[in-house]
Amino acid sequence: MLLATLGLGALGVAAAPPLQRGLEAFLGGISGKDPTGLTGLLPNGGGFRYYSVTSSVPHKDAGNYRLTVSGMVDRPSTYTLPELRRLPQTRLVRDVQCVTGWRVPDTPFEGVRLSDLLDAAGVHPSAKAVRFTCFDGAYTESLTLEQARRADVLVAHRMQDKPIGHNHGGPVRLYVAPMYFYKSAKWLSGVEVTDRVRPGFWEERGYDVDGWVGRSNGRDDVPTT
Ligand SMILES: Nc1nc2c(c(=O)[nH]1)N[C@H]1C(S)=C(S)[C@@H](COP(=O)(O)O)O[C@H]1N2
Ligand SMILES: [Mo]
Repeated sequence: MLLATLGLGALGVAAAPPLQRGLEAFLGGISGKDPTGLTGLLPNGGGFRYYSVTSSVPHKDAGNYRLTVSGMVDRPSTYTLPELRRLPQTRLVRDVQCVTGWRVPDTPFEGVRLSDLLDAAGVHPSAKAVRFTCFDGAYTESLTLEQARRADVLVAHRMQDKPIGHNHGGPVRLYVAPMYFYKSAKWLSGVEVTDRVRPGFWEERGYDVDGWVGRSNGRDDVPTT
């Protein structure tokens, strides 16, 4: 039984797409030495792992957090955390699925629908996509406008029924429920409406822009959404 399990595990690694193995090796190497704190693959309670592509990230709170909505919109705008909290809220409970294989079942996220912020800003008819920037100064993400307008894409300020802590990307992170967790940009600071998809940080390094759970990145996880 043990041998069979080990055998299957080895097979799983052998069958993983080369890109994924490369990235895991890359991340594993960093977690081993952690020269920059680039990514600490430390179990972070409840099965989460802490990911950051930068060595340090400024702390923001209700006093100094700002989210800007800009680009191809009629009304560029800036939201504080209290302003986001006053808008209609949506709570979703789904499995979190990282593309490297770990999963955290039934995780509640709560926040404002991205579509509400886009509607409030007035998206230009010729716009096609949204680019996300983060106050870590490095991470970026992207969605098509059609994806961004889904009801299960949130600008989240609560996770596991608590305010999102700094390590999980608080006070505000993107939450793209139907896609692998790399789409859920932490420390969200900018929503820019654009004329085309600009691949994000990991997407420039090979991950799929359309990061659907179970249908991308060479994986066949069973989606729960
Ligand atoms: N700003 C930022 N957002 C990010 C990342 C990151 O390194 N920086 N990593 C992504 C990846 S690959 C994953 S799996 C999740 C991890 O979220 P967690 O640290 O809350 O577990 O955040 C995503 N969003
Ligand atoms: Mo990830």
